[in-house]
Amino acid sequence: MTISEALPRTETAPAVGRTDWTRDEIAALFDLPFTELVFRAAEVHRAHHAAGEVQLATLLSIKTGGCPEDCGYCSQSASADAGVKATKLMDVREVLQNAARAKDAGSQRFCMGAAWRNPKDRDMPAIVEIVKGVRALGMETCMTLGMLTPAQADQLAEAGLDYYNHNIDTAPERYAEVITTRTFEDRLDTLANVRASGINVCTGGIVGMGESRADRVGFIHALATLPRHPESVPVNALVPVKGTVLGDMLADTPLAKIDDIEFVRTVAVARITMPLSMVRLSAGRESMTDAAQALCFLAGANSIFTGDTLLTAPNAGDDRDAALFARLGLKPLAGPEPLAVCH
Ligand code: SAM
Ligand code: DTB
Ligand code: SF4
Repeated sequence: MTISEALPRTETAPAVGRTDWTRDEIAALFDLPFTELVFRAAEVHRAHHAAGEVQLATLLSIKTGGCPEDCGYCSQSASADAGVKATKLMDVREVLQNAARAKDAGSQRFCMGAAWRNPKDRDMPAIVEIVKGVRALGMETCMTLGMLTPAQADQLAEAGLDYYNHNIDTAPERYAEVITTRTFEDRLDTLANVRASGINVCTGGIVGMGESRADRVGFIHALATLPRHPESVPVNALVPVKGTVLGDMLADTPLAKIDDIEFVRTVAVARITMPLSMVRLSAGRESMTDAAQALCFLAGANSIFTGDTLLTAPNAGDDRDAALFARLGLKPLAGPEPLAVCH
């Protein structure tokens, strides 16, 4: 039985997991009256997920800064001047201490990022040890280490890695304006290697990089027409960092900043086109109002990053999130093991 046969269908999700979306269909969703779009997204969300439950994940930068890639948004690129100090790969014990703290704070998934173009084979034994150690704590593991060869993806799969994050970031036709040191196809190649290894795929991108509505259509279209939908889709709002190409550009053209309603539309369209995926409200929550975040949850976002820091940028923080969850009556998604309740 296929996934689409096994799951209930609703009027708004006629084919769960369909990967033949056209750009016109996706543009038509973006063009719906806002309340109609959010209503449809909420219907799809309720058909496939526990509405009112949000997965808590925690991020840790295990290797910061000095990255040879030139991603225009990133504080960790060696071409940026954002005052981020470059570090070596963090000691395995220190990573595990951070993971244990995140678990105690109620986090279900531990996501680890390294500012690499790709891991070197000599880095892999430590990475494998980290994956095994975090899993032994009873947490889901996610890593984002840059491009992977098929053999490296297999090594991570064997270590038990649950998810690999590798974002397509923006529409294919806009990619070269944001990053010149690799291509959109390089990104797809790694995603294919991850998929072939059996690791769950986490891929999404950034909204608010001065792109047009048509670019956002192209971005969602690229995700929703992958051979299989990603299990996890992070939607980041650009955190404009001074000293990065995009942070500086947006400081000069504040009108280019994404507005909340357009951001919520993007979340809603991701939810409708990829009904089974976890849609993660990722970077940028720190500067979002509670009301904007509430609309994102209504439109189908069901995962967030907790804690005060993302990788290098500020995050909303546990106190504010606890207050937000209480205010909205949201609950942390039940994990594989009992989780601390977020008060
Ligand atoms: N080096 C790895 C890579 O790029 O695949 C992993 C780390 S990278 C920081 C992970 C993702 O974070 C990027 O693909 C991008 O989508 C997001 N990101 C980075 N800087 C950001 C910013 N300033 N605002 C929003 N999202 C950002
Ligand atoms: C993703 O899409 N967002 C997270 C995670 N994947 C690794 C990272 C957000 C990084 C925000 C910028 C920073 O902290 O430097
Ligand atoms: Fe490097 Fe990843 Fe930052 Fe790009 S997004 S500069 S690859 S750390």
